[in-house]
Parts: sequence; structure tokens; C-alpha cells
Amino acid sequence: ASAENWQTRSIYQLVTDRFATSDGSAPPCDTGERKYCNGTWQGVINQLSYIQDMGFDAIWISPVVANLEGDTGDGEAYHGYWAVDQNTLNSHFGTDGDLQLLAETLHQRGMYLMLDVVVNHMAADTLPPNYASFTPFDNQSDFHPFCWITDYNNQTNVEQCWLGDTNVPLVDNNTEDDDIVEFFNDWIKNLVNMYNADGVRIDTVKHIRKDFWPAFVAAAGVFSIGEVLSGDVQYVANYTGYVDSVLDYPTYYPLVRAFNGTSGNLTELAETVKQSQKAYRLGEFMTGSFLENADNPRFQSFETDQALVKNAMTWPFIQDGIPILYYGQEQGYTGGNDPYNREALWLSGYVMDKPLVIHVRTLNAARKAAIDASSDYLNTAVEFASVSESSLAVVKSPMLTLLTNGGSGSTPAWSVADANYSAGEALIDVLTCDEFKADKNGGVSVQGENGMPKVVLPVSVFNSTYCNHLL
Ligand code: ABC
Ligand code: CA
Repeated sequence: ASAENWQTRSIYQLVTDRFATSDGSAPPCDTGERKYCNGTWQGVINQLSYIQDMGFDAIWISPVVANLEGDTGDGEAYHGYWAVDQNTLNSHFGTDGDLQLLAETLHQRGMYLMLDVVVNHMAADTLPPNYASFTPFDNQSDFHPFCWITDYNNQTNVEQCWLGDTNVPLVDNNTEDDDIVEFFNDWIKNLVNMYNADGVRIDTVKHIRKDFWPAFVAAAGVFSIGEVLSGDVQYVANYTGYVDSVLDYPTYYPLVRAFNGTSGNLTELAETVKQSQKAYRLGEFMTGSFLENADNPRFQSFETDQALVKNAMTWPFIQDGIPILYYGQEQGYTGGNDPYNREALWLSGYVMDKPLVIHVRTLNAARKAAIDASSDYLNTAVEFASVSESSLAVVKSPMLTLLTNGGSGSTPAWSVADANYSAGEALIDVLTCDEFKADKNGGVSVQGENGMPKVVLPVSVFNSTYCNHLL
């Protein structure tokens, strides 16, 4: 599928080993141990309605190829980022047929499959590595000479030295070598075709020279979203001409700061978005927006006030890019840094009537309604109608989102002079299903309760039968 196809989508990110088991059993899983817990692709197939019922129409699964086996000083390779054989699947997660069936089942449901791919490195459990253990290229000369990345301000160091640590050095592929480049271009083409993938999430993009990427992305032939792990808008912007889209890391950090406690700064969030809209090749439209992922502590590991949680969770669904929700957030998981943020989802029981599950489902429904209501919605850049440190009004017509970091005890109020509605237009806050009217200038003045955000749409575009189903 193309970038345009993906723009309408909403992505559920999962770690295959931790999402669901083949037989629906719920084995214990101690995240601190960093061991395989038995999640599989067949498990994902079994639980697709859980994902789809929340309104997601795409999944991003963790990397699929064969990894280091056995325990290392950094645990087992349950996350999938430690490849040793590019040509074989990781048998812990199932067979070729299982992965193909996952794609087929997704497509029958009208959903997309995104594969996570790692081109930057292979992984070893000794230093120096045993190069002969890698497939297919197994010579020392196929890799950059050993050096750790030590200077993130030196791009050559970032691109040609190694990630990882002495337990598991991430042996840096020599992506300056034509044969290696050619191998990976063929590899991605075959992988996408073989498993009918609709898109790829590309790992460690900033660790390979920029001009490697266009041919790789073209060979993939489907939408690509790159991980450029940096909070710097300009640094990330430099990659927006080389891959289709980027994960919105620069907005992630101010987003977390804005809603972590009641003294965060919503102005910083708005300013970062405005800078990104200017700096990126396609504004903020071709980004993937998230509040949590597998590499950062979950939001509720540091902030559990449910009003703040719900405000923060709202952001990815109302901004210009593609929303991404990391599995477990909807169940209120609280794991801290890697490895604690990779809890087994089966321990939650996949319960559908929890407040955050309903919150997510409502946000997906609101975004879908806005997309269906206006052909311009996806290409309308968000504007900030009123901004302060503690409240924010985000206009993306026909949607108006009102955020606050006052917290549960607060009674927020927003006043937006012109929210692009017609005089007296009938409006609904989809989060509460409360109805009210725009004023005679198309503006909105409302009060909230308990520090909750509001996501506003015209009654005419939001099917209110949704509200019956909420009750
Ligand atoms: C393992 C263990 C952990 C242990 C760790 C040392 O080793 O599991 O318990 O703590 C995979 C696994 C991990 C594993 C690693 C290393 O491999 O998932 O569990 O950790 O073996 C991607 C993936 C990630 C994956 C890999 C490796 C890469 O999303 O899941 O990890 O294939 C760098 C890379 C980035 C990478 C990330 C983990 O490391 O750039 O691609 N993610 C700064 C640097 C970043 C750096 C980041 C974290 O620190 O600039 O380049 O990311 O080290 C902002 C700044 C940023 C700054 C951040 C922290 O703050 O603007 O520049 O990022 O404000
Ligand atoms: Ca590299």
C-alpha cells in the first residue's frame, strides 16, 4: 500500500512475543527476565478482533527474521532486533505459513500489515563476533570495523560504529559496500512480496547514510516509516526526503512533558508541531505519532492521573500524522524502561470495557468520522486556536480538540473565538456524548469536568448511535 493509503490508517504496534499465544493460554511472563514468553503470529491472528474492535485498521509487528538463540548478558532475543540469519524466519513466532496467514487474515478484515525491518546490524553474543555465524554474508569485511558509537554529534561515528554493548554487540553492516546494498534491496523486495506486507517500519535509520534509503524504499515498493531517534526537529527533517515518513520523536518528548504532572507546558508541544509543519518535506502529514513504544517507559510508569493520561493519549489521534498505539497502553499498563515496558498482554485478559479501551475506540471513531466527513481533513494542517501552558485548542476542521493538563481535580474552560463552525452549529463532545452549540461566530466556549479533554465534532458528522453503545 502507498503512503496515501496509509494516511487514513490507525496503527496498533505490538511485540509478537508478548501479544498473544497460539492456544490462547496465559503463561506467566516476567518482563524483567528478558526471556521469550511464547507469543506467536498465530496468537495475533486469534486476537485480531480485539484490535479491530478498537478501531485500528493496521498492525505493526516486531521483527520477524531469525535471531540469536539462547540467553545473553542482555537476555533473549524475544523482541526480534538481534538478527543472525536474514533468510529465515524466527521459529519462536511460527512458520512461513503462519506469517502468510496473518497477512491474509488481516487483508480479509480490510487491515494492513507493517513489518519491522533492521538493516543496520546483525547481533552477536561475543566480542569480537563470530562472523561465520551470520547468514548470508559471513566475512568480517562485510561489516564496519569495530568501534562503539560514542559521539552522536559525529554522523560518521553514528553511521559506521556499532550500537549495543559487550554482552550483545550490534555488528554494523557495511552498507557502503555495493554487494551488501544490493543484497538488502533484493531482500526487502522478497520479504514484502513473500509475506504480502503493506508497509515497513525501518529500524535505526539514522545509523545508515541517507542516500542508502531511497533505493531500499523503492525496492520495498510499499509505504515506509523510519525510526530516526532524535528529539531535534531539524535533524529528523533531514530524513523526510529519504523515507516516506518518520516516527514523530520530536513531538513525543514535549507531548510527554506537557502532561506529566500539572505544571507541564502545552506551548512547547504546539511550538514543536509548528516547527515540524515547516521543516518536514510533507509537513506533519507523513509522520507516525505515538505516546508510547517499546523503547521508552510507558506514560503510566510516571503519571497515573487518569485525566492527564487521557489528555496525553488523545494527541496521536487528533494531529496531522498517522496515529500509533503501543499495545498494552489501552489496558493501563505501567511498565518502565525496556525491558519492563514489554508486558504480556494476555495477563490483562483483553478486557474491552476498560475506560482506556473505550477512550481509544472513541478516538479512532472520531478520527474516522472526520475523515469520512471531509475529503480535506487529512490534508488540513492543525492550527492552535488558543494556547497556554495549561490548555490547548487544536483546530483540524471539522474536529476541534480541547486539551488541558489541569489534572483530575480541575475544572478546565476553553474559549475559541473561531473554530470554523457555522453560527449555532450543533456540536458533540465525542468523549462524553454531551451536545452543545457553537456561538454566533462559529466559536466555542465550554467548560470541562475533572480535567478531561474534549474532542468536538458537528453532530451532523458523528453518528450518535455510537453514544448508545457507550452506555
Ligand atoms: C538491550 C536490553 C536492554 C538494555 C540495553 C542496553 O540492551 O534489552 O534491557 O538496557 C533492541 C532491543 C532492546 C535492546 C537493544 C540493544 O536492541 O529492542 O531491548 O536493549 O541490544 C531501535 C529499536 C530498538 C532496538 C534497536 C536495535 C534499535 O527501536 O527496540 O533495540 O535494533 C538508539 C538508536 C535507535 C534504537 C535505540 C534503542 O538506540 O538510535 O535506533 N532503537 C539518544 C540517541 C539515540 C539512541 C537513544 C537511546 O539515545 O540519540 O540514537 O537510540 O540510546 C532525546 C534526544 C535523543 C536521545 C534521546 C534519549 O533523548 O534528542 O538524541 O537519543 O531528547
Ligand atoms: Ca551503521
